Amino acid sequence: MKLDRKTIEQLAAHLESAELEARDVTKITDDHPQMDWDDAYAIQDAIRARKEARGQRTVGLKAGLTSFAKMKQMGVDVPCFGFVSDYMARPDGGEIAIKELIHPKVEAEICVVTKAPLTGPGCHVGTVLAAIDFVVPAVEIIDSRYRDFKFDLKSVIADNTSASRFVVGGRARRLDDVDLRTLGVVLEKNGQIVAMAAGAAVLGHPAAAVAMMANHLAARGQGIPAGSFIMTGGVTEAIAVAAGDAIAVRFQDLGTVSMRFV
Ligand code: 0L1
Ligand code: MG
Repeated sequence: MKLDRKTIEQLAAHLESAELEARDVTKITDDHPQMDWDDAYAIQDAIRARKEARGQRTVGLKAGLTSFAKMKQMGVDVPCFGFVSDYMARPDGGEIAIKELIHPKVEAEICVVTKAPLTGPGCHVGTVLAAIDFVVPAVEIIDSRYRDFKFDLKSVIADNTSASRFVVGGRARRLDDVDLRTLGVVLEKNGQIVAMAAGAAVLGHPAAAVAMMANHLAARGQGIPAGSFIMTGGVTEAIAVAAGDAIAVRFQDLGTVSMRFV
């Protein structure tokens, strides 16, 4: 690690207040170019600790930048990992207030809930499939705190991978009832199809994103507990939204997730 504890805490406070006040900031590597990957995740962990100290529960884990479309859109070549908190959840079919956000985008995500703990190293798709309890569809609303999306991957990781809001909807299905690779997803904005993909867009298989997450956490001395809700990452590129936009995402076999931005 290249940053001291005080700087990590200061950067966590800086990024979290930008999130809570819907205020954009410049990327933190501008002032801290020496920052490494461990520093980036330590800042994210400090943001999580701040939220939990206020009583906000961590209710899920997220993999980000797991599809080639998203990697291409953001100019990166490796995924990243973050978390979602209880206050970020919004109901299916509900409204999302744009004034609480900076420049939101939506992503269609195939999510899983686990029934067994997952630990790395060496976690693979087979281990993950054996640990999945059920599959649910969701839409993640990402909202990078960085001005004009000018960031690098370390800055994004520190900023909890742009986590902002999420909507779980549709219906939960057992793994036996769906094929995660061929599961089709159609994203509509104001009634027009704007993106579509299949589950395989996520690293060849959405379970691969979960395996990668377990191996990533193992390197940090952590694991994925049984009962975890895990978002495997957007299947398409992210789509920008503004007040007045209605989003509906149709997931094959899993139903539809919808919301309106107001
Ligand atoms: O959920 C994600 O794919 C993380 C995205 C981080 C970068 C961005 O804000 O687009
Ligand atoms: Mg995402």
